[in-house]
Amino acid sequence: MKVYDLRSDTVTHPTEEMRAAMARAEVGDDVMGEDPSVNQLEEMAAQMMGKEAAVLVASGTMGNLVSILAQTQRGDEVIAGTESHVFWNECGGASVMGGLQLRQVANDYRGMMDPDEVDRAIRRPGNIHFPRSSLLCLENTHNRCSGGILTPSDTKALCDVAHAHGMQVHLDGARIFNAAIALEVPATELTKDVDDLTFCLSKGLSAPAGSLVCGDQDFVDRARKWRKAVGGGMRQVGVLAAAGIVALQTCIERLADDHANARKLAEGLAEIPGLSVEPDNIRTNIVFVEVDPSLGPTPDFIRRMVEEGVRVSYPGERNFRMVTNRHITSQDVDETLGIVSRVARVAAAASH
Ligand code: TLP
Repeated sequence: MKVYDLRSDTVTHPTEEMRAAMARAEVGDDVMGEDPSVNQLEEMAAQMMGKEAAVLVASGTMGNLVSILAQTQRGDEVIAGTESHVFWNECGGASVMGGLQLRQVANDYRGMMDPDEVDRAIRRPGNIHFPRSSLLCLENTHNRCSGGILTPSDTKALCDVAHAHGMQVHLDGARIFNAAIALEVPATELTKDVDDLTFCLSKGLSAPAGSLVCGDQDFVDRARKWRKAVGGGMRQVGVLAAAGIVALQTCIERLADDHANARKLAEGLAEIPGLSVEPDNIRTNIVFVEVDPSLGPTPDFIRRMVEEGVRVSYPGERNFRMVTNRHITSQDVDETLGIVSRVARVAAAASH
């Protein structure tokens, strides 16, 4: 049976070119700063993000963690969106390892926060009871907000508020290139106002592992130290960096295909009775789908899709997520829609 794996863009396999580059990668001991492939990737990443320096880490989760640790002190308060990945999906690492308190501000449907609400959430100094607000976390594209995008002016508006209060701004840019491609702007337009950012090689860009933490040299030095503390200092990791370099050279432009496929998927799903999604809100590669009670319990609906070969993720009470990626073609989208529509028809008939 053919399987349509729409659980995530993290399921993508390295390309043949990446595998070849990995096989011939020049390597050294990266903890000693001597891996030429890692050094090349870090320089490339810093340059592409318009920052002074970068450090390679194992994952997006590690990238967010070491960035947050490098920007804060124990007992500080970090402001992050209600739907943010750092709050939902990183095992509370910033609180566990950083002794930090996470304060939430509402994300709207595309992951934006209201700058006035952010302003109101910032602790004013002078009250002995209050923690210090030291860091604002943004996310672009926004995973739980259907891959929504923050524009350069959204980013600036939020950074201005934080900076006016002496705070730093961290950007979880796991999918920053999806945002840049969708907006047709260089990634630097989306990063120039933040103090630091993390982006991933292992999502739509298809590398097997790795994320880059970027910022000024001082910040990157602190993040590098935290990387060692959390056990992320790897040795001949140029084999992974080599794949990352190919990812940055060959896999960015093609993200537009994932976006077109996600839009087509959303348009098709919106036509299926009992499912709802707003296709106009799908700007990148992530589609959240609402399931009407008339289709029966959502877990049963998801199970039936899986039995027919359509794999999805983020199962909720009444919704699930589908993510297009390099292994999903336009024809796969048509076939997926055929399957989902059949499953929905059967589910609707069964629940009557
Ligand atoms: N997201 C994954 C899972 O939710 C874990 C996915 O399938 O989308 N920031 C954002 C915005 C992310 O979406 C993710 C991963 C991460 C950080 C963490 O990256 P990894 O998985 O490399 O630790």
